[in-house]
Amino acid sequence: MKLKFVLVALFTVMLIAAVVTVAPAPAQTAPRRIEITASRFQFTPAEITLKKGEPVVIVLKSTDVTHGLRFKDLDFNLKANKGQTSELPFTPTKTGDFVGQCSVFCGTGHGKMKLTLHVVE
Ligand SMILES: [Cu+2]
Repeated sequence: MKLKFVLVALFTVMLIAAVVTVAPAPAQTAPRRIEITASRFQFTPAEITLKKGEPVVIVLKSTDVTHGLRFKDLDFNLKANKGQTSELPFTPTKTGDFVGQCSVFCGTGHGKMKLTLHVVE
């Protein structure tokens, strides 16, 4: 009777130890952060290159008024409020050159505020 108890106790301890020891799934490497600064009337950098299928986080920082970055062809639109930073995960699914535009009217040069995105294989 006592032996049985000891065995059960031992088994329980081993089970707990096993559960505790199992390493958590290896942390996935965090997606690359692509930092873009928006100010009247330009994006810096004005050109970025991404790899098709590689998840990234687009980080848009506004240094003055509210701006947005929109790629019509890619269903992507990210707005950064005045003086603030916002971010959006993005994984390009097709290769090519895409022109993004400021999506929030920000003044006389708004129409010229563009960013070229190259998506490569
Ligand atoms: Cu604008």
